[in-house]
Amino acid sequence: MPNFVLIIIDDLGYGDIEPFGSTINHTPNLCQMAEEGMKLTSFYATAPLSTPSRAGLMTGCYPKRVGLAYGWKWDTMMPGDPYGLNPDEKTIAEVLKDIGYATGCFGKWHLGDQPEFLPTKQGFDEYFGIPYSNDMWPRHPRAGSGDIWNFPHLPIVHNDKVVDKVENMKDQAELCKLFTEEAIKFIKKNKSRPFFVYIPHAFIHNPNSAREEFMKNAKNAREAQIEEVDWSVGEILNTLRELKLSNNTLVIFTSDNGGGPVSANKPLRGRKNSSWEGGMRVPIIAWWPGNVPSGSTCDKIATIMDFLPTFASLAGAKVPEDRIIDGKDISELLFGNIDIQSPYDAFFYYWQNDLQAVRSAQWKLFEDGRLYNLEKDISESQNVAELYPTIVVQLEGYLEQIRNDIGDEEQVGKNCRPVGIVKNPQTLLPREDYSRNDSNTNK
Ligand SMILES: [Ca+2]
Repeated sequence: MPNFVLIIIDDLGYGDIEPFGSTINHTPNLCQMAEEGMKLTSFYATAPLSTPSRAGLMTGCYPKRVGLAYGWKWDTMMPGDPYGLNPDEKTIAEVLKDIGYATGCFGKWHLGDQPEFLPTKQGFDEYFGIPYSNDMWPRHPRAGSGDIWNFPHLPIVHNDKVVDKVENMKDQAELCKLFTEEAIKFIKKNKSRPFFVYIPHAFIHNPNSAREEFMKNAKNAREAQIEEVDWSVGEILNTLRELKLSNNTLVIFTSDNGGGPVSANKPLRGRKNSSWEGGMRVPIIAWWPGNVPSGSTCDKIATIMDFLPTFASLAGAKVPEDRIIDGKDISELLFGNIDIQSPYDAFFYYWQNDLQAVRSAQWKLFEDGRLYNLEKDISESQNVAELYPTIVVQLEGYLEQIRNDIGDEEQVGKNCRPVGIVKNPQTLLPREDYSRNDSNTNK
């Protein structure tokens, strides 16, 4: 049974790393990882935002199917949110734990901070990290504007206990190192049995800060963060090499959604929080020496929902059969049989609960009728709907199918499952008193 290490960067844009074209950020470890592994160039997050994207990753389903396309009052989970990933869902961690894997989560969870929803209740033996985004703290620009924005201090949680808090930018700067070290400890501890290690970094989400050794050579904090993330990947891969586990470990490096305002998403159009390619197509490298062909590239459609069925297939675990799973087993693509068809007839772009577009083969149709040929026009610059009326009709058919299946805004889909909800949710640390006004700065 192979081991799995799944590294997710927060808000890393398509063109933010050298293997995907960055000429700004220096990422030697990711370059080596790509030389020894595979880049997938049409790989999609299931949402242009954190919580729904992670819901898709954990469950192998469209976030709307599992009730997490939108949060309770906001588009992602907030501190003390009554919503969370329904414990009745079967996560990747549960699928693998069932057949004897050691499972660890080290980083940002963001699928609910109530005791019922934390990683240790969702299939992870061990959890060390922050329960939601690193900007949900008293220094958030909107902090103190009432209600859900009265943020408590940002807790660091070990299993189900708060063990520390992130109080300042120096603490923020330590998060990449902290999660990397905890993940490596877990790998070493479990080296003799199959393991699944999930590392959802807090980096490179704002507020941006990295350790001094990275800050001192970088033009800005964000660039320093990308280079520290690259360092982290090097540490993980070197640990696997030292333990002689590289031939038995599939390592994935990717992002939860497209890059934000200052990200390099080129050549893609748009950014985080949009259904342009720049919002949802993310960089990804798959590494498994001797199994994933070195220096390869695959442009077939694949998605963040595919990890669950793919890891299950590689491990010999069962994908849940009592419910619809949207993700596909892409192991053949990873093994280099890239001439086979993408397992997707259609992939759907949801923004919150709103169905916005569909991709099938090279075609992407927006609900309003704009059609783009992504093979010839990756930047979505030219609407060719008038030239391909039959393609438009075919893709409209896919949109209609998914509307009936999981819905679109007010239209309720027939195959959605309920979100997890708790009564009387509590924040993990007390909400802050904002009568002082000196803390409302993001600096
Ligand atoms: Ca994100």
